[in-house]
This record gives sequence, C-alpha cells and structure tokens, in this order.
Amino acid sequence: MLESIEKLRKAFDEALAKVSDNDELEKLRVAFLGKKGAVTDSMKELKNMDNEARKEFGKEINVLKDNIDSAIRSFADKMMNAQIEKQIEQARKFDFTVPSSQPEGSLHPITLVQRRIEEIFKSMGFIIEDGIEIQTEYNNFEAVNIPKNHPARDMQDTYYLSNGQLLKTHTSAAQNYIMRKYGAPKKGEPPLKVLFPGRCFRNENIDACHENTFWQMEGMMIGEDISISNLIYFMKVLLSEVFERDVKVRLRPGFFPFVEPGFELDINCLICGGEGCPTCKNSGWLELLPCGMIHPNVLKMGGIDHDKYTGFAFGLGLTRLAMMKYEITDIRVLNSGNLKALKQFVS
Ligand code: FA5
Repeated sequence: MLESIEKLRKAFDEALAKVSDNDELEKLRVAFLGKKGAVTDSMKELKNMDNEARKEFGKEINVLKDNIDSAIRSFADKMMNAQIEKQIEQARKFDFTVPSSQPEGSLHPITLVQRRIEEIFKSMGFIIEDGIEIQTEYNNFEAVNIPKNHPARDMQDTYYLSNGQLLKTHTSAAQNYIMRKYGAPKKGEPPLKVLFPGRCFRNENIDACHENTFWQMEGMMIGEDISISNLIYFMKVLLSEVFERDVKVRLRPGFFPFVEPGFELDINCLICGGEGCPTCKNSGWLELLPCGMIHPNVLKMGGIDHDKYTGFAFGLGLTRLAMMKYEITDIRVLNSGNLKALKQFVS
C-alpha cells in the first residue's frame, strides 16, 4: 500500500513541474486534494484496512496530503512574486520624463487670487487660519453680535442642516474661535494678525454678481491702540498689490452688528469702467470689502478685554475680487467647471 503513496507523490511532482499558471495549479489541487481527488480517494481505503496497516498508511497519506498542500501554496507564492517582479520591471522601463499627451491643468482664478493675498498678508506678519464650513448658529451669529431675531440675519438667508447647525454664511463665523484660540497679544508681543479665507453659502437669487456658494477672505488685527488708520493702510496695500494698478474705490458707512464704526468699500466696476453693466447691476460700483473696528461685544465674547484692546476686521468678497482682477463678467463661470473658460488665467 505504501507503494501507492509513493506513486501518487511522483505523479504530483511530475504534474507540478508542468504547471505554468494559476488555473493549472488550481486544477492540480482539485485533482489531488479535491473531494474526488487522488489523495482523498486513497484515504477512503483506510476503512478496509486492519489496525496496523491503517495506522501506518494513515500516517503516510496525511504526510503526503500536507506536503502537496504546502507545495501548492509555495508554488502560488512563487508565481505571485514573479508577477510582481515583472510589474516592477515594467515600471522601471516607464520613462516619467516623456511629456504627456494629456492637457495640462491650471489653477482656478479664485485659488490664484487667494494665494496672492495670502502671500501679501503673510509678508506683513499675518497667520493663515482655515475656517470650517459647517458652523453652529452661535459662531455664525450670536458670537458676532447678531442675536436671535436680529434683522441682520435676514440679509444672510441661511441653509440650516437638520441637526440645527448651518452652512456658514460668512467667514466672520470663525472670529470667535480664532480670538479664543490665540487670545490678545501679551505685553511686548506684536498685535494678533490673522487671515482666514473660506467658502460661504447663502440662499441667494443667482445673477451676474451673486452666487449661493462664494468665497470670502476675512482679516483681523487685534492689539493695543489699533485704529481706523491701521485698517485703511492694510486695505490700500491689499488693493494695490492685487491689482498692480490704480483702481477707483469709495468708502462709505456700512452697518454690520459686529463692527463699530463699519464701512463698505466698493470698487469701481472694472468691467464697464463705472458706466454700468449687468456685473455691477448698472450702478458702476461693486461691494467688495466691508470692514470696520471690531465691536467691543465681539471682543468680549471672544474672551478679549475690550477696555484694553481694539481691533479691525474686514470681509473681502474673494469671488468678486477674482471677477474684477480677471475681468470675468459673470460670477456663474467660476462655479461652472467650464475648463475652457477657467483655464485662461495663469497669474
Ligand atoms: C459680510 O459677510 C461680513 N461678514 C463682512 C465683514 C467682515 C464686515 C468683517 C465687517 C467686518 P457681506 O454680506 O456684505 O458682509 O459680504 C461681504 C462680501 O462678500 C460682499 O461685499 C461681497 O463682495 C461678497 N458677497 C456677499 N454675498 C455674495 C454672493 N451671494 N455672491 C458673491 N459674493 C458675495
């Protein structure tokens, strides 16, 4: 009987030597170890043997079974390694320096102006913070001095989520968090200067200069003796560096519950030169950069001593700035994903 085991071993070794892929290996496994396989068949003979022979044959056939099983596994591993080696070899032959036939990508115009402004403000000592898009009602409204039922809430028609939170309507929603994170500057430290861009959402009627999803860029400076002169200085630097040419602006009083005094800084429409067009709703001016001195209540809610510290804040309309910078007549182009239109802007 033991001879039959030896025959099986030989037959398996010969068959394994001829295997060249996974399918053949699986067929071989079934032929020897499957339910109707040669090894399984041999094991059925055990019941016809006397005790002594069963003990000896049982031991040897189980050894053979284990040997065949591990031979199949290691053969499978070897084939897999060979395949990986082949793929690595092919990857080595790939020349990454050959120019691609795929068209090149480009940065979105909003990203371009965002990066430029971040560069300008970083060079003046500002740190950049990233405001989250889903906000609490408290951060978006209460913490910036817009209590429940305040009429200012109506100006920012809000998308509420089913859990009571909301999509932030303005970047000012991060003011409280940033004040609490950094606190007022300690004695001898420079003022706190932070820039925080972000996407905002309002349930707007969309037209050439209003989107329901648009970008703002908020800036804040807090310290002892910060005044309107500081605010005007930074606004001037911002506009002259971004536009690299003279642009006409006007400053007028503006009401925002979180600043006192508050201002609206409008830009003379660069699409029509102030003549009036759909982009500026025929007024010749575009609201671009509201700003003001931070209201003492807002400082207080941010944990900052409003008797000792003052600060300014601005909420630049980044999407509109991109429109003016690149003379884009309709805001809808910016969220359109129209690559033909968006690819033209390079710096
Ligand atoms: C605000 O959102 C205030 N948080 C700004 C602010 C910050 C004021 C700090 C004072 C101090 P306002 O709702 O006006 O303000 O929006 C600011 C700017 O965002 C606008 O001037 C405009 O340029 C831009 N903007 C507002 N709504 C839209 C819209 N639907 N589509 C495109 N741009 C918009």
